[in-house]
Amino acid sequence: MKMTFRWYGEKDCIPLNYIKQIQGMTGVVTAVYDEPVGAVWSLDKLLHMKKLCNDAGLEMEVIESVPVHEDIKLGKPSRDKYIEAYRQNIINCGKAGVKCICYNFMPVFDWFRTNLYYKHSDGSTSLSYSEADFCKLDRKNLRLPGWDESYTPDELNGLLKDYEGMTHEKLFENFVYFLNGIMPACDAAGVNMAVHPDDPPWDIFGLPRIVGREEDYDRLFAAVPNPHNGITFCTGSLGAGRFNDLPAMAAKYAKRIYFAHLRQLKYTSGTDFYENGHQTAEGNVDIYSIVRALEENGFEGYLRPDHGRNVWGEDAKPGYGLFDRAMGACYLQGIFEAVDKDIEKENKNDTFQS
Ligand code: DNO
Repeated sequence: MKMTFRWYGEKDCIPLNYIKQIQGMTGVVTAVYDEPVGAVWSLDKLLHMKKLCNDAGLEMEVIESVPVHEDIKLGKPSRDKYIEAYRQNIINCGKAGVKCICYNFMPVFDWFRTNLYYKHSDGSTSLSYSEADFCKLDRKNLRLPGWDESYTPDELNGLLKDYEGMTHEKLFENFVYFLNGIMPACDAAGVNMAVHPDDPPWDIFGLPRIVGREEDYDRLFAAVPNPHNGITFCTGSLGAGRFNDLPAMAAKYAKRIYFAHLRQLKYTSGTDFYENGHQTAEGNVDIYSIVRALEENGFEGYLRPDHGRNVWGEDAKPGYGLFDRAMGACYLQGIFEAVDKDIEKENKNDTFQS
């Protein structure tokens, strides 16, 4: 496992040297943020970012994300042009030393929460989801928490119209077409693709979502078995689906998990939840069992703490403050150390007894 930390580039209010001061941190997870979706990232830009990271004593081996153009997800004729650009991005990332690219295949929206400032009794805040608030959203004039600047209302309505009639099957076909198009570039560049699960892992606003359950992954790997086709195992996204058995999934796919986002969430009803600090005791995600499943089954990927709370008066991008993610990174490293030593001890006992 390699511990990493998400860094939003030079505009991030968290300086690289602060990230370096979190013990055990090997690198950052970042992206080129000033290019539109579908553009080719120049090697110069990537090398500039890599130098900033390396000068701070950090690696830049994971990109999150190279976004997938909507035309690819929609299966429009223009998709081939965007797939070619994506291939070029993979090649350039490989040249800059990137080993893993995190991306998602969610139509229109990425992660979705109804509140970015859910208040905990201790004064900290985190992201949360409420079905009742979701139902109150005006679908004709969507203003989503955290997404308001992503599209103008006209663009958003246009996109939603383009997706009318899109089925799970058609979206999956388009996903496979995309992956088959980019796998040769991954083979050449030595880059692993790690698809991020849908968050939450169910359809929203009538848009199909196809990466969020065990059967989705089975179908995906059957269709595209290339070993560069892998997973970002995000416990917050998958965990929002009460139907997912996270330790079982971690065990089953450990070797395909090139990147893990470990975080906590607490269910407040059959549908609702809030995010919390990383500890198992703070929610419904059993971090110890997931780490154990990963370690027993050959996980060798990158890891990052994920959404934390805003604590100690920090006024950071919701989910992405320094303090709670730093605490999460330390907690997670403690769990990995304990799990690895438990396994080692048990293996020694087994050898002794046999
Ligand atoms: C949310 C993130 C996601 C993730 C993308 C990957 O905090 O985990 O936005 O970066 O889905 O493409």
